[in-house]
Amino acid sequence: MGKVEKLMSDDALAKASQQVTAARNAMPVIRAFFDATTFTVTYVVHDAMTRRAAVIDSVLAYDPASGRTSLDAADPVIAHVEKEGLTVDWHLETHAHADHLSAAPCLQRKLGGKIAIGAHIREVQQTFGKLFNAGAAFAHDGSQFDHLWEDGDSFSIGDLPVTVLHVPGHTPACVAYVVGDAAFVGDTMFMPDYGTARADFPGGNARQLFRSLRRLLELPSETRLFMCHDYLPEGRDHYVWETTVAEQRRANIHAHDGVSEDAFVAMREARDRTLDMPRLILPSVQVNMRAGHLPPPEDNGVVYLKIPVNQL
Ligand SMILES: N[C@@H](CCC(=O)N[C@@H](CS)C(=O)NCC(=O)O)C(=O)O
Ligand SMILES: [Fe+2]
Repeated sequence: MGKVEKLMSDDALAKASQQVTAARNAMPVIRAFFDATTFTVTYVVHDAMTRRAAVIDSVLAYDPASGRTSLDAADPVIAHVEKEGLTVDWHLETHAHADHLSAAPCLQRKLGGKIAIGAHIREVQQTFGKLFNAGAAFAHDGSQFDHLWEDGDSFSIGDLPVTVLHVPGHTPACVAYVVGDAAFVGDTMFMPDYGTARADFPGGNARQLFRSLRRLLELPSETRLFMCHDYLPEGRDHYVWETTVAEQRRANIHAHDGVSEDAFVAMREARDRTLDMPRLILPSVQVNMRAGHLPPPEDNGVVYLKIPVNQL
């Protein structure tokens, strides 16, 4: 299939691209919060006119030694929303994170808003529901979330248009949110000098990841791209999380223009074999598959997280 044909048939991408071009006069206001414990960036994006907002990829701090959660990472987000007088309509997840617990339910209790994720979360729930032996009480239909997005869905944050793109590969349910001229790409690509996300989690796929990456890089070259993580690569001494399509196409060390799908897959699979599991994957996944809710308490009123032994 030729490039032009492919573009014309990708209605969701065409819609997202038109939106970026049209947004030049209505740019979202974006504030980033970096969690240095998990290297995660949480964003609050709002519409300056209506002061409606979305929180993207919030973090609930978790200390695995003590089993304690805290609002240390979420409190600055709450303070910002209150100081700016924002109304939070959405808590958007780019995927079921494997490296930190989501704070979406905690933020929802304090700030209101709906919790949403990509519709393919159902597949993730199947896989991890089995791994954690969650039983019949755990629904695999995504019903723990307030809303599930399909590829090409549109909605708005105040007057800011948003288009959702399904970008699987790191996980089956990954989505990117294109808000005005800004794309929150989740774990697809990282900053140009770090490269791309791993594709070796259950349901991950390097070939799919490459296609998702290249799809995002078909957005207009001036599209602002906001990363979900920054891991300091050698040679850089400060964290950064914002770049553009043009810059990624020119300089992403794994996926710049000219890298073939086969070369990417070989690189990604070889690199993934060298990576340890994230420090918090087991606590994170069993909470995030429940939309960030902790598992139900046992009959003594205590909540327990499970550790499946010799499974990952
Ligand atoms: N050291 C981090 C690694 C977390 C990790 O594996 N992150 C994923 C995204 S959830 C990834 O794609 N990492 C790419 C890499 O480490 O090269 C941790 O333990 O939390
Ligand atoms: Fe991730």
